[in-house]
Order: sequence, then C-alpha cells, then structure tokens
Amino acid sequence: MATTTAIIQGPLTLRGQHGDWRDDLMSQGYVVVKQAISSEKAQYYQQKAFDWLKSFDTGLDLNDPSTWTAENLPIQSSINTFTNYGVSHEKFMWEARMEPGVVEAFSRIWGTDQLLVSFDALNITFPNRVDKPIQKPWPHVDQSPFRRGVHCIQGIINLSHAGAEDGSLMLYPRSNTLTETFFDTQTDPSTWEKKDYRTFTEKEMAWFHAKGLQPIKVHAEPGDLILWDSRTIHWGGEPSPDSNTIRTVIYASYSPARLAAPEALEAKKEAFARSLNTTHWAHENIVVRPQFLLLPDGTPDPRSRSKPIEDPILSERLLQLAGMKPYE
Ligand SMILES: O=C(O)CCC(=O)C(=O)O
Ligand SMILES: [Fe+2]
Repeated sequence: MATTTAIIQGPLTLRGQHGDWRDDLMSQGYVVVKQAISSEKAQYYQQKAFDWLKSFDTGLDLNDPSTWTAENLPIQSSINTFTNYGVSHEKFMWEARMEPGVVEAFSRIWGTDQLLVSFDALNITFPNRVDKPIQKPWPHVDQSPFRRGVHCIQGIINLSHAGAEDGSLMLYPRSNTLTETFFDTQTDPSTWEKKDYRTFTEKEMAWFHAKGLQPIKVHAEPGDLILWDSRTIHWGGEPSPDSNTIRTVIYASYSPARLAAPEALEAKKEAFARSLNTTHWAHENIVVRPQFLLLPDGTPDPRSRSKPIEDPILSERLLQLAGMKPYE
C-alpha cells in the first residue's frame, strides 16, 4: 500500500462468515438479493417511471420504437440516466427507496437501520435506439484510489427483466479484491484523484484479464436488488440488438448516518431542499448537481421543470433517510 497519509480506510469491516448473501457481496464484489420487493410493486414503479417519462408531452410512444429519440425524451445522459427535473425526489422514487426489503438489505450490511440514502438517478434505456449507437463498455470504479476497504455499497432497484440480451449491470466478479493492488503496483500515486470515480483503459484492463478476471452481465428480475462494492469494476451494459426490453432501474445506496460529516449533511439538505441529484454515495462524496437543462444545441430546455410532479410524503423515516432529521 502506498505510504501516504491521504489514504482513508473504509468504515465497513465484515469479519467472519455470515452464511448468507453478504459473503458473496464481499468475496465476489456483488450479489443479487432476489425479490427485495415484489414483482407487482416493481411493475408499479416501472409504470410510474414510464408515466414520468411521458409527462413531458412529447411524441413519445412506449409501444413505437421509432419515437424513442432524444427529441421525444427529457434530457438524458449518454449513459441513459435521468438526473434533472427533480426526478430523484419524485414520490415514486422515494417510495422505491423506502421499500422495506431494500432498506433491510442495507441494514444487514451495515448493522444498523439508522441509514442515509443517496439521491440518485433513474435509468431508462431503450433498446435499438434509432438515434443513438450502443454505448461501448466504460469500466470504472466509483471509489477513489485514496480510499481503501469498503466505503460504499451501491444498489440497483431492478424494475425490468435483465437476461442475456437485455441492458444490465456489467461487472468483473472479484475485481473488488484486486483494484487496490492494481493502483499500488500499476499506477503512480501522483496520478490519483480524490474523485470517487476512476475509469480503466483497455491496457489497464489487460492486467485484470491476466489475473483470470472476465466480465459478466448481472441477470435479474423485476423486484431484485443488485448490490455491489464501489471497488468492483463495472459499467452499465446496454441492450443488444436482440433485446426488446426497456431497461428500467433506480440507483440507491445507503450507509450509516453516523458516518456523515456535518458538511455532507449540509450538502444533502441543500440537495433535498432544491430537489437535486447528488452522487451514488449516501453519507459522503455528496456533490450537489445543479439542474442542467440545456438541449444538445445549447438552448434552454423548454420543458424545464425543477420540482417533482408528485411530491413525496415527508414522513419522519423519509426525512431521516434524507439526512434532514437526525436519528436521535
Ligand atoms: O447502469 C448501471 O448498471 C451502472 C451504472 C453505474 O456505473 C453506477 O451506477 O455506478
Ligand atoms: Fe458506476
């Protein structure tokens, strides 16, 4: 390990075997928690996500692939996420993030139910877009080389079928156990950044391949919860031309409220008050992302909207998860 004082050790130390899916999460770097929510509930959330998408009153027709174009969609990132228009604070997004089976999984990981949740994106990926080529792999980790051990467990609340041809999370099993060695032996610490995002070049990936690692697509059903260590190398895999499934997922990560520094809580409060997105992380690395409502040609988006169409019910539990209200 690099002998620099800037190294930050992760707060999660799982000692011994649990005899359940947490062991796989730690050894493989990911796990699928089956039916964390019921498939009926997953279908409901997917419908709400589709209703939200159609609320912009464009020519979008979910049954007509020729209408699946940027022109008919609210502003979407190149990786198919929606982060603007207050979407991460829509009532259905909060309802999904507060699903008992989802929160419970993270409570088991962290050994507490006093958690914070991330304000993260909705991803709706259409297969066979006529106006957008399939995105190439973008292998990355969501944790800075300066951080060691487990800091963040990421989550996908999966709302659509993810089989061999469909869009889903791609990842390298066991890469979580090797990324730190990679940084220490294959990179110059002077190149490390504090940012909790580090991509890998093809040449860098060859080092992992030589260690026998290969990528897999995570298969999942609606209602499954996909969990992975932020040190696991991954990317969002797009549907192949043989898929006709509209990938629909909500990103959600939780970590203990006690780990959040006052500045992180301040940032969360600001983001919550302004219905803004932050990052994949819940308790730190809180970057308040301002609304970015310019169309590709640089002109303002006329469909601009900065608040949810349906506000969440501000229960005590929601406010605690949001970091708006302390647990005690
Ligand atoms: O869409 C995905 O499956 C993965 C996106 C991603 O890289 C992330 O959520 O950290
Ligand atoms: Fe990521």
